[in-house]
Amino acid sequence: MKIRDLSVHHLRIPLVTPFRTSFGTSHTKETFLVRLETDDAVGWAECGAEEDPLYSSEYLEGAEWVIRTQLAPRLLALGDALTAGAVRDALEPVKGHRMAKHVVETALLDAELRAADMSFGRYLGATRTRVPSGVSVGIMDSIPELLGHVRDYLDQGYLRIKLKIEPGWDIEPVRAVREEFGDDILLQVDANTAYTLRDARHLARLDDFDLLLIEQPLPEDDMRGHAELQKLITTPVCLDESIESARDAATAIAMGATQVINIKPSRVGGYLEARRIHDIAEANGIPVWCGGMLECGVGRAANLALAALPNFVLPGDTSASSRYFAEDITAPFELEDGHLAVPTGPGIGIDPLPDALAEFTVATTAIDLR
Ligand code: NPG
Repeated sequence: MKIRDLSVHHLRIPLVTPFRTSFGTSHTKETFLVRLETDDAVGWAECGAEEDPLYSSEYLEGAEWVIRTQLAPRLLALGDALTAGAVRDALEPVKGHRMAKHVVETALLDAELRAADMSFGRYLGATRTRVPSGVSVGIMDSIPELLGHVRDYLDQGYLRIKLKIEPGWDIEPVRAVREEFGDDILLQVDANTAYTLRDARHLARLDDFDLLLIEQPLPEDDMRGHAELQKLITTPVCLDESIESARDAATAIAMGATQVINIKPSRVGGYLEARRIHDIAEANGIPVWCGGMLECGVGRAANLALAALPNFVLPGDTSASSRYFAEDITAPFELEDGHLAVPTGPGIGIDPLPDALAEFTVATTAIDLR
């Protein structure tokens, strides 16, 4: 496969409500799409990096630089031998930068599958036509405000609620949601690395609330700490930031540092690595679910295909487009009975809408292919 054209499209899309986590508040979605044209098809993919290196060490400007100066030349050097399956080995000399690698591999895979008239879901091994939807609820200023948002999401049909927590906003919001909505709703929390092992006794107070899991309580490089924490609390620990590869997943499972895994394809360098993590977890009896990074329709479409694999047994952060955007870059994904349909068209199964692309694009750069 030969790349004929490669470009980066920076987007800024307003969010319907600000989204607050333990590392900051977002008012807009900033990302870029990679558009990759071959002789046979055009592929699209969305970068998972954010503007600032707060969730991960990667950030949008850095990812673009890495693609332009490090990744694209290595892929072009493959000539006709370029396939999505060859990307990992070709890019292996470049350390880290998984979000940059993810977006180019995914754009290639999309182009390849469109040319082969095969959907992402079929290629990855999806076994379902729709996936259950959870929703991630940011940190709020008050408990009544939180309860109002949770009520609204439950009314819309979301099947699982995830509360963002941080020191000072943890036990009370969880207690309030349980008291208001009962023990039957599927409830979990996400700390985004905001605690240390010294907080173990405090976090054990969450054990009373029958949570599905606590996500990434400790820093990303503290695998041992998570294993120790799990001995001190009964709520299952689920790793997100700590798992950047299938090898990390195998290590975490072997150490008892994770009982559930959040898989985000961009965090782990692409859908092929994401599928390896799925398989390793499945072989070890560890359930997985699909995380989200407030993706616009391009990233969401591919995530839905992944979330349809058999070991994705917990509802993911695969919410409807309206959770974040009044207007998306693609036709919106809508909740039906608490589920989203897995796209069935070739590749990711959806295209950016030209008008929306024009409206939300703030800059476009062509990548030099000579
Ligand atoms: O529904 O797409 C979504 C967002 C879910 O909470 C969510 N994502 O830590 O998992 C996370 C968090 C996040 C958002 C992380 C943006 C990084 C960037």
